[in-house]
Amino acid sequence: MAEELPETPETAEEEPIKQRKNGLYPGVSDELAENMKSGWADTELHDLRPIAQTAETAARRAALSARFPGERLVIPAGNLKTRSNDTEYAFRSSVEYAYLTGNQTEDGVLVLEPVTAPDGTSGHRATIYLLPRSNRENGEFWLSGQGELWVGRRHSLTEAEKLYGIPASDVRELAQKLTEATGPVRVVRGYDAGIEAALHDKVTAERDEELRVFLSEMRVVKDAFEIGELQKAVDSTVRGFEDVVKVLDKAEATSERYIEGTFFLRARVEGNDVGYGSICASGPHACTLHWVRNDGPVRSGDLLLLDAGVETHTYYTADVTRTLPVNGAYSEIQKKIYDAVYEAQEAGIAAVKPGAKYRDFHDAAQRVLAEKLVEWGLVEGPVERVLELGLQRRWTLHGTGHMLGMDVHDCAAARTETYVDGTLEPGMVLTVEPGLYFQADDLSVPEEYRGIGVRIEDDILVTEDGNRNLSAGLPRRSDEVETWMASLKG
Ligand SMILES: [Mn+2]
Repeated sequence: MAEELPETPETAEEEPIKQRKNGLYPGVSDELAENMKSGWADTELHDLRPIAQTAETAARRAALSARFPGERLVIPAGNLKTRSNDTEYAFRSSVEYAYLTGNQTEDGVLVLEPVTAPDGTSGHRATIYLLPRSNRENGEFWLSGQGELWVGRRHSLTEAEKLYGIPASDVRELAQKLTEATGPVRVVRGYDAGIEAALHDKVTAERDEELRVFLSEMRVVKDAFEIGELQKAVDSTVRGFEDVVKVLDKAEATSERYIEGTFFLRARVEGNDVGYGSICASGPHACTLHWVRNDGPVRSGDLLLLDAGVETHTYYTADVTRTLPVNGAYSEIQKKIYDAVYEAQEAGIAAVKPGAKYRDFHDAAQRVLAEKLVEWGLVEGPVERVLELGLQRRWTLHGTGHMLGMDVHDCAAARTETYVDGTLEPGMVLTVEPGLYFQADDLSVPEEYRGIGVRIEDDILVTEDGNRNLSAGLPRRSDEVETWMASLKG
């Protein structure tokens, strides 16, 4: 990649950009600077259609407005983060900003300004603050690191208004506006230090937290657009799992990285990215819950635990796990453990329905696993005692699921009473993912169990009369998994 012209330390606002860019590079002559100003076509796009979810984003902003009447609300997208020296991580905007606007641009900020309608009702006027097209007169577009010549064409503010259905304004003027603003204000913290600095004497941590919590709880129940996006994410993920099965021989010849790379290819071609670091855990690595180093061998006779999800361009992610026999057939002990986890998952999925407590599916799955562990003689019964003391957790390790959406562990700021202690409603999407893990160094179990880890995870939508498994496109029952693998490898 090309290197930007370095900036000298003493950068004054008033100086033309060309004078700030010397250092290792020869200065820009007046003739070149003048030459670069002109000879460029007008590329304004006039026939843009609004993005697909403008109705939904408007409804979300209206709900937010109703909750905080008379208050200015500031929701930043966030800024680029340095990876090292002058390279940055791929940008992903804050979910709060993307959820309310459909836009994902770095440095963007949504501001809801309180207004009173002629009939006396209070509401808000929304504005998205964005960086406009690069200025060609002052050389910004080719001399600044954020110039469009370096980073690519941006939408003009007029284009952004058409796309997102929200009036757009120049973000470079926002900090000053916020500094001068009066009246109550709240900001979503943690994304944009510059915006927070402009508001530091106007906001409190407690009030800002209320805004963050409300935005997280808004996302607990998904609208029809979101459910469609989650299904897309799952469908791409199903194809990604199929891709992996087809190249298991290449993974055996290399490492778990071949699996990670194969799934990533599908995620980047069909979506935005993976929704989280893929867990490509072969053999005993399956017992490490967040195994993302993925640098181990893949061996025939071992299991592969693949926990991965494609994230759509709108940021909705799948979260699916399958535990597959690398050679296509489960051994006797692998099948025994796998079938127990399958049975637990079936019990968990059956407990997902409107009106059920959120904790029910976890309890149902844990009971099955505890029963199996007692039956196998690994822990002393009765089952009630095991569950009461939580003794099964040596091998079940984690909760049985979580909300799913724009974050893989979605709605994390929601209060306990609306999430973990809450009741399931149609439109919620959650994972059901029981597992059993026998660590390689666990001397409390017979040797044949050691180094085996199994998790089965599906993405479940709560419907009016029960649930729908969005990831039913991937087989789960052990014999169906074997048939499916054989058909892909054949
Ligand atoms: Mn999960």
